[in-house]
Amino acid sequence: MKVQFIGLGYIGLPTAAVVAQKGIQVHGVDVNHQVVETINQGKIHIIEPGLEQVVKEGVEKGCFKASKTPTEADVHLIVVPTPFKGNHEPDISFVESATKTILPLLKAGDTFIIESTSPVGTTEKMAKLIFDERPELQGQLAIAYCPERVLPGNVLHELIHNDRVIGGIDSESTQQACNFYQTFVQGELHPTNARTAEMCKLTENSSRDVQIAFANELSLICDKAGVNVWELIELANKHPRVNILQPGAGVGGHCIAVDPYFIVSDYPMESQIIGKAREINNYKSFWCAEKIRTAMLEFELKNGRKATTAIMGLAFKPNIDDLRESPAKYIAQKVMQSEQNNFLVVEPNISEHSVFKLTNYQEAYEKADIIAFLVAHDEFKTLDYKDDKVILDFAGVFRK
Ligand code: SAJ
Repeated sequence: MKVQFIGLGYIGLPTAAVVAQKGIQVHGVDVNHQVVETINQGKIHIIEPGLEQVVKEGVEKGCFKASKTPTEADVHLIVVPTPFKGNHEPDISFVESATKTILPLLKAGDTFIIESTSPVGTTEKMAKLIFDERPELQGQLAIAYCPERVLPGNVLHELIHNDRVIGGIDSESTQQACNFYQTFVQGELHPTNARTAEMCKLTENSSRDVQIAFANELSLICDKAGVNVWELIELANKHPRVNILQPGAGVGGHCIAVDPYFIVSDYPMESQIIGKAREINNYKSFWCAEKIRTAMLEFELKNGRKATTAIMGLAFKPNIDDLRESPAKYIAQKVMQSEQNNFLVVEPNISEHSVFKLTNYQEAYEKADIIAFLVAHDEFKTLDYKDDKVILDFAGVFRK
């Protein structure tokens, strides 16, 4: 069997490497020359624990090869980004162009699988695109959708152990796609149809977004009510059927803050809660920025000098180095743009940044008058609470 991956990013590369680890021939395709070069040297262009070793082994054993051009294979996986356009409409143009590049190489008996997060109906659209161009393949090709569900930072484990939802355009397609995932997945495989599988991915991430919005809304209410939201949630969660998530500086990353819009965009009248959750989670970041600005003004009025403010954390969630779609980064940019105040910016998981000059977290904590915790990195939890500082704990580091 030969497997081809179109897209060697955060999901395509680890999946390709895990399949190659099984001794299966893997051909990885990426448009970026640098990415292809790096992988063929047994190195990686993203950060994910343990991944470089698996890629290196695959390349050295001759099972894994990266290239800029696609080839003939038995299984083809589309793992390219699906961002949204300015008005929050999903942009499936990368999926479309990836499908077009392999269209001439498809042959009877092949399996074509989309893993990219996609609006409902995308797999059927790609099937139409394929069969319009290659009518002789009708009934000869398996076409399916199978969303990835891995958590950044734990990708290698979850790729193998998570359950997978697999939906074909017909039952033969579903079965053929299941046969492929059986080669490396130890979790359970759940067969369904393509539209349900597409909706399932969007539902999982929207569900998490809605639950976080509930926690964030509570944090705004508690701020006014003079109630400690962290203690409140901990106590409410003692109820056997209540499980509230944690509030924070907003919702970031490239999945949870994006995918719900794929539902809202196609079904705007029906998706009231999903749309509102997006608004609440975005508003939470704006609210945090305003709180910091107010604290700086109050400090200046009280002390007759400008405050030094420490921005603690830039990543989109704790203990990672990923700053994409990060609410903390947004807040830092917002508070730092208008003021002539002094800022110390901290992100312990990266060594340097093109825009922010970074300071060590202990030094920043010592020197600053106002401390704004935007991410609950483990390092921050080792600091002692200080009563003489203005501490804005949006991330629940001290839970005070
Ligand atoms: N967050 C909170 N409070 C919480 C949990 C998370 O504010 O209680 C925030 C985080 O700080 C972060 C954002 O939500 O800014 C997203 O973080 P996350 O850990 O919830 O999710 P991701 O984006 O790292 O990964 C999600 C996962 N989806 C679900 O848990 C339903 C992962 O399984 C998916 O594979 C991934 O999206 C994806 O690729 O879609």
